[in-house]
Amino acid sequence: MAPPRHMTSEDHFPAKTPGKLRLYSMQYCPYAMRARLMLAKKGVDHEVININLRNKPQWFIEKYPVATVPVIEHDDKLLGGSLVIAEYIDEVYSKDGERTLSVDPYEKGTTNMLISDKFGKAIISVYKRLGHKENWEEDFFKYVGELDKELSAKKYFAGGDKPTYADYMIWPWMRLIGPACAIDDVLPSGKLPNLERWIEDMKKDETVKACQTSPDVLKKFCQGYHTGKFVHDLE
Ligand SMILES: N[C@@H](CCC(=O)N[C@@H](CS)C(=O)NCC(=O)O)C(=O)O
Repeated sequence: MAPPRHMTSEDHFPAKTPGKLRLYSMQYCPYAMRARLMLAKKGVDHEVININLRNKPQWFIEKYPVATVPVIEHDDKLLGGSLVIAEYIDEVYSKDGERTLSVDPYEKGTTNMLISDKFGKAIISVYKRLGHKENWEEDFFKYVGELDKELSAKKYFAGGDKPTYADYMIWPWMRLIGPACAIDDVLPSGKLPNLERWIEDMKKDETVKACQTSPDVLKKFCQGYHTGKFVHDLE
């Protein structure tokens, strides 16, 4: 099914469906994908309002003056920022007690450190690569290489035999450097073997499958991104 059209400054505020969590998103935004993955993982009934980030509706700016996506509205509660939202969804909707992010303070700390610090550096180098910036290779292999090392003795980022919070928080960028990447269609072969294996495993995960975008569409988006003219409604 095609994603909802991205709303612009021309669109009126869409009435909320009572009782339903609302996600303000942009279909190809990796930060918003973090929220979509967590909502899918926890099976949360929700509605998506896509926002055109080049021509934002005034009502969205007034609602969340930072004016980035993702944002959620849960009854009268509003939260913005992908990690804040992801953790909130995990806390509120893990009724089965099976948390995606460990509740152990140290495990939670090491996971958040990985996502914010180590992966934070890698994100910058991924954008450099996608944007075809000069000398992207050096930073890319240095910082994404650190993630590859992280997976040398583990199947998933927080250990264990199935994806957890760290994997879902990192995936939205890693799917961009795989086959959808607008540069050369493949990960630089053989240089990041653990990450390549992890990407293949992640693609088989039901939550990841529920949120995936076809490689052709993602490729079109990436091409638009590096020419500075990305299109919002591609599907
Ligand atoms: N720190 C924020 C970053 C979100 C973000 O930068 N989203 C981008 C889209 S991928 C955005 O909304 N950009 C619009 C803008 O900066 O005006 C988060 O984790 O949610």
